[in-house]
Amino acid sequence: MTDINDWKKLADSEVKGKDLTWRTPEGIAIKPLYTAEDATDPGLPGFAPFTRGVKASMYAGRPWTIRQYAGFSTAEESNAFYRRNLAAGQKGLSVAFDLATHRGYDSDHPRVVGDVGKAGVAIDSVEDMKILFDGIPLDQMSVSMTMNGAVIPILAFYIVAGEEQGVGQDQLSGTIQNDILKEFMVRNTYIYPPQPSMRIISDIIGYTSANMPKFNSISISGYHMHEAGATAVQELAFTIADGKEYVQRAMATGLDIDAFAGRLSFFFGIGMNFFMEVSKLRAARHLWFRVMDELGAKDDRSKMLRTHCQTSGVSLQEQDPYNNVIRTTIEAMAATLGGTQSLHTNALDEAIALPTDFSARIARNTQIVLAEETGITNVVDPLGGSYYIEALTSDLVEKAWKIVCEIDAMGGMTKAVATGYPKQAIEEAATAKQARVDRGEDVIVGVNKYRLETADTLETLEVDNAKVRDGQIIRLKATKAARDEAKCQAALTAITEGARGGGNLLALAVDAARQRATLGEISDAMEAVFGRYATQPVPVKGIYGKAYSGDARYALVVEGVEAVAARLGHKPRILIAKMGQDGHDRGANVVASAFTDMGFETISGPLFQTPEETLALALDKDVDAIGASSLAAGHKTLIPELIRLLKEAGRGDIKVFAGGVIPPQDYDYLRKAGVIGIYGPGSNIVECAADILRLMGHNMPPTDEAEAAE
Ligand code: MLC
Ligand code: 5AD
Repeated sequence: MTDINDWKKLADSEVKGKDLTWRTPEGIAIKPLYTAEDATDPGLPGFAPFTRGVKASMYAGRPWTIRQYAGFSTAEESNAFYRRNLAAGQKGLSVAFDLATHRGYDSDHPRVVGDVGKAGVAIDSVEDMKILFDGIPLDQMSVSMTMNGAVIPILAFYIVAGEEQGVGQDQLSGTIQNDILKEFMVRNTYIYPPQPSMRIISDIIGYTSANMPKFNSISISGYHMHEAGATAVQELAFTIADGKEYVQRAMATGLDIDAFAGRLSFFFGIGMNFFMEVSKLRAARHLWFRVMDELGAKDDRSKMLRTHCQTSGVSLQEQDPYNNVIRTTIEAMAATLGGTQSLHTNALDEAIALPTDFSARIARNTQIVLAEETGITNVVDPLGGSYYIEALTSDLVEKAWKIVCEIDAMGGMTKAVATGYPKQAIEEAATAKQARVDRGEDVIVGVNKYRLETADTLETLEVDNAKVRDGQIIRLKATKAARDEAKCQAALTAITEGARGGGNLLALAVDAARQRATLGEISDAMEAVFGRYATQPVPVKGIYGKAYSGDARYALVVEGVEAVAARLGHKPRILIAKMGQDGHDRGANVVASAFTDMGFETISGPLFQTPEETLALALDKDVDAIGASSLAAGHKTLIPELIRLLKEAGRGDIKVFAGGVIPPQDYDYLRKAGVIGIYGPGSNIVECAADILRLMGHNMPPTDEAEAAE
C-alpha cells in the first residue's frame, strides 16, 4: 500500500524538493495535499455545532435568498428599480441609504450637499419610506436595511410605513444592520460615541424581541472588515467577538438570552480565496455555537449562526471589468457552498459606480444560474468531508477562537475597539496586502498582470445629485408644513428626555415618526444628549516600506522624495483629505501609510470634512499638496469647491490630487477644475508617488515598463 511518505517522495522528485507550502495572510501553512488524517468529523447539518449548516435540508428544502443590495437617488427611483428586480427573479430586498441619511442629516443640511442620493437612496421622513415600498407588501417581502448610525429613525420610519400600509409590526420580516462596533472599526457611519451607541442597540434588541418576532434585530457584520483588508481569521474573530458583546449587553439589560438570540443574524464578505471562504462560513457557525453555548443559551435557534453574504467589492477592478463577472461567480459559489442564507452578488461596474439595470441584471443572474442551472442546491454542504475543507475549517476555528479569548481578556469588544487594536490589526493586514499587490506577488488579472493596452469603458449610472437634493428639500418642507407642530415637538422632546434617562428610544422614535418628525430632527434630539463622535485617523507605519526593502524602483522614489525635500527645505507635505460623509478610509489610510514610509510628511485629515474645513487644515499645516480621497461619488462637487477656496485664499499653488472611485468619464471635468493627478482603483502606490514627485517638479524617471512601451 502506498502511504503519505511515498507521496512525499514522488512529489519532491517532481518539483526537485521545492517547498510547496503556501503561507496565507492568515498565517496558515497550507500543504499541497490533505488526507483523512488532517480532517475531523463536522457532524450533521441542522445539528450542533451547525458547522455543516443551520437547516437539516438546507438548499434542498429552500434555496438561499437572492437579496441584492440597492438604492440610489430618490425613493421613487429606487422603488421602481426594486420592482423591476423582483419581477426578474430577485427574492428579497436590501436597502442602501445615502450617506446623509446614514449620518443622521436631512437632505437640506449644509454638510451633505455632495452626498444626497449619491451612494444610496435619500430618506428624510416616513413619507419617503412609504414611497420606497409603494406597491411592495411588507407582510410578504423580507427587507434588509443597512443602517447603523441613524438606526433609530430609520427603523421607526419602517415600522410606521408598514403600519400605514396596514401591516402590523409583528408581521414585518427583515433585518436591520444595527452593528455599531464595526462602524468604529472600519465602516465609519457612526453618529454618537460608543457608549450611547451601544445603548441604542440594546434598546432595539429589546423592542424588536418584544414586538417584532419575525425581524432580525442586527446583522453582525464582518463584511466591512473584509473589505477594509482583514484576513479571514480577523474577520471571523472580530465579528464573533462583536456578537458576543451585543449578547452580553442585551443580557445586562435583563433580557433572557433565548428571548432575543434567535433573531441575531450575521453578514460576511466573500473574497477570492475560494476554499478559505467556504471554510470561513463553516468555522463561523462552529464558533458562534461555542460562544452561545458558553453564554448559557438553551434554545438551538439561539446558537445557530444565520448569515447573509456579499461578494467582495474590493476584489473587483476598474481595469478589464468583464473579469469582475468571473470573480463574482467564483465568490458566489464559495458563499453558497459555505451555506449562506442570503446573498448579494456585486455588479461588474463596482469599482467605478453604482449598478445600472444592465450590470445589476448580470449580477442577479449570476445567482439565478447558480441556483437553477448547476444543481448546487440539491445536496447539503457538498464540500463537507473534503479533507482540505475540514482541516481548514478547524484551523480557522482554532485561530479565531484564540483572538476571541484575547478580546475577552481585554474586557470585551467595546473596550478592545476603544484601544484601537482591531482597527490597527486590520489596517496592518490591508497595508501588507496592498504591498503584495503593488509588487505583483498577489496577482490581479488585468491589473498587475495581463493588463490591456486599451481600456474598455462601461456606461455607468450617474445620479444628478443637485436635482435629488432639490426634490428632497421640497418634500421636507411640505411634510413639515402639513404636520401638527406641537405634537411633533413634544415627541422630539420625549426622545431627548429618553436619551437622558430611561425609556426605549425606538418606541419614542416610532411616536415621533408618526408625527412626521424627520430623520435629522430625531437624530438631533438624541445628539443633544449623546453628542457627535469624531476620531483622528492614525495610519500604521513601516509595513509598506518593509515589503519593499531592497527594491530599486522604491529606492528611486525615496531618493526623489529626498531631492524634493532638499529643494523645498522640508519634507514634501501632503494632506490626505476625506470630504463629505464618505467614511471609506481604507484607501486613504493605506496611501498615507505608504507615503509616510516613502519619506513624505503626510497629514491624515479627519473624516467628514467640508471643503472649508479641509482648506483651513491645509493652510494651518502649510501643505504642498492635497490628496482628496473619494469613494462615494461626491468628487464632482467637493473637490472643485476645495480648489475654488484654495484660489480664493491665494493658495492656488497647493497642488490637488484625487484618488478613489472616480469614473474615467469624470476625469476631464476634474482636470478642468484644476485637479492635476487622478489615481483610480488599481493604481500602484509607488507609481502614484513617482507621478506626484514629477508633478512637484522632480525629474522622476519612468519605470522600465513605461520606458519599454515608449
Ligand atoms: C430556510 N427556511 C427553511 C429552510 N431554509 N425552512 C425549511 N427548510 C429549509 N431548508 C426558512 C427560515 O427558517 C426562515 O423562516 C425563512 O425560510 C427564510 O429563510 P432565511 O434562511 O432566514 O433567509 P432570509 O429571510 O433571507 O434571512 C437571511 C438572514 C437575514 C437571516 C441572514 O438577516 C438577512 O436577510 N440578512 C440580509 C442582510 C443584508 O442584506 N445586508 C446587506 C448589507 S450591504 P423563519 O421563520 O425561521 O425566519 C452593506 C454594504 C454597505 O452593508 O453599505 O456597507
Ligand atoms: N447599490 C448597490 N450596491 C451598493 N453597494 C454599496 N452601495 C450600493 C448601492 N447603493 C455595494 C458595493 C460596495 C458594498 C459595500 O456594497 O458592492 O462595495
